[in-house]
Amino acid sequence: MVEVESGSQGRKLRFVIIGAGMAGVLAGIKCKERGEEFTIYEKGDKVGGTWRENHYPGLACDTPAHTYSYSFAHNPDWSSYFAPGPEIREYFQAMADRYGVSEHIVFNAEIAECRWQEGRWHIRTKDGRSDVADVIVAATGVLHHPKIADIPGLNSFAGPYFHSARWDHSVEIDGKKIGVIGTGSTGVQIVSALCKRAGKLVHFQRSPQWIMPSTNPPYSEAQRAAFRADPTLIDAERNAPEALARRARFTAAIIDKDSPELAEIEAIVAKNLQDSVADPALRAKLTPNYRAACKRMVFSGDYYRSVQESTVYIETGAIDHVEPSGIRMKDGTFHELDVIALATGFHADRFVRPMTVIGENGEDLSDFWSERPRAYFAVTVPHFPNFFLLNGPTGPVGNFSLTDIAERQWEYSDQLLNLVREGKAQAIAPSMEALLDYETRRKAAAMNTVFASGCSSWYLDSEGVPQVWPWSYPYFLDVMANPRFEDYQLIGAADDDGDDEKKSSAAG
Ligand code: NA7
Repeated sequence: MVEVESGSQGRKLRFVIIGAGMAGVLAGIKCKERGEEFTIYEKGDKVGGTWRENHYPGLACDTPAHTYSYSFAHNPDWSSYFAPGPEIREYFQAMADRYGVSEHIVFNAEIAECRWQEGRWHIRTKDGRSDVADVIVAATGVLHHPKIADIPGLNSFAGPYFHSARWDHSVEIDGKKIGVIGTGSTGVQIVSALCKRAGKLVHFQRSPQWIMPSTNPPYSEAQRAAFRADPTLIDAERNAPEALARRARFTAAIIDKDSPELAEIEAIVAKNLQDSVADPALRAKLTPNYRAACKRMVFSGDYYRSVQESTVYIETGAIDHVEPSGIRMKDGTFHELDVIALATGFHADRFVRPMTVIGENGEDLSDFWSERPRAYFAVTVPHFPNFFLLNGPTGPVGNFSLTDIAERQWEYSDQLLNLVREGKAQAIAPSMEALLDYETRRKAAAMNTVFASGCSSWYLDSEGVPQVWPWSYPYFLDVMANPRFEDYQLIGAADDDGDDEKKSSAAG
């Protein structure tokens, strides 16, 4: 276990962290570092969040492994440039152990309610446990409520069927007739992994995807030994000029649909399709009718090769219904199947829900989010004091490292909490005006991103506005490093008469 120094000053805070995934473990490490008291409640039975829930064949992260690691905890032992899912889960488990966070995690404990009362958060789990905290860190992840496609007759299927995030490894795959529904990153990874194992594989494609070519070189034992001997080599890998330039180009492309950078990406993916798929009929099937990166960009070095295997068939027709022995298309075509995998995505707008979160004056977060999930600079919510979201709504997305994003959001939250630690207030929350101004600016900018260029995707809210960070990465860094204290209200300020409702501006 790594001993960390306590760096905190002033009032000690008690934290409840919700979720033991990448962001929750990070929050735990940071609390430990500061000497703050904390408990992590985790609904699952082990660490890892999305990397615990997802374990389907072919699972890998499309952010380079060294970039996806915590900035303060390099891992010299990644097996390849993009790490496979199980290795990533083990990394976060190892970090929870190494930094002494594991003993603070309560597993199989789903929080039912968080209620702000008399200046603190009162927490209740589904199984009746209770806790009290000064601060809540909601590290509940984004994509964890599987969206089961509403296909008539699915329940009548005689063979096994499951969502990609509920993969049943007891089900025989080799030599079987497999149907995979969905062509997001998940469907593409599954098809690439199973194309040689299945006897027959039908990929049901409602929308084709643009595919960014990608290679995944393994790290040799010599490279890993070099990383172990000299961790600055890992920094060099994380900050390789070409990687940084690639990220800058990608950001420029997604935030401005008229940018030359997007045109460049469009040329790359079009060439990838042209060069990789020889048969013009198959190429036509695989050609999207929307712009590259409009849906979350899929990175793959083997999908196009996979779909040209003799065992694989791309079905572009509309599914009519499922029958006990397979899937019937609207044109009458029938695909006999042994197993169906639903790579049909997630309810991306859930965040902390269905948990009940009650803030000041009985404000219910579900009501506050009834139109769309909203958080000031993606982290804090008016009327919900000392409540911080990591990877919450409107945070940066689009093939960035969510680990880096969570670290920056933690730094932002921590600076705000210093006002509480210093005794300037009991709690802090952004003003409603600040949130409304942020949302107005954000939505206007979001409509200029490529995500609003005319396709459906999980980025869009119910009104078709991308629920994303629509500005540059440097702007994100700047905003997170320099909180606008004037946009915050100090609740129960030191000069207060004890009335919880009394507030002053953090700038005042
Ligand atoms: P995505 O990216 O949301 O993809 C879901 C896919 O499922 C997509 O191709 C959908 O088609 C398809 N889908 C959904 N419902 C149906 C029905 N009813 N019939 C046919 N096809 C359907 O989810 P993923 O799990 O692949 O990836 C999610 C994120 O995880 C990914 O972006 C990474 O961040 C990691 P559509 O495109 O809507 O036509």
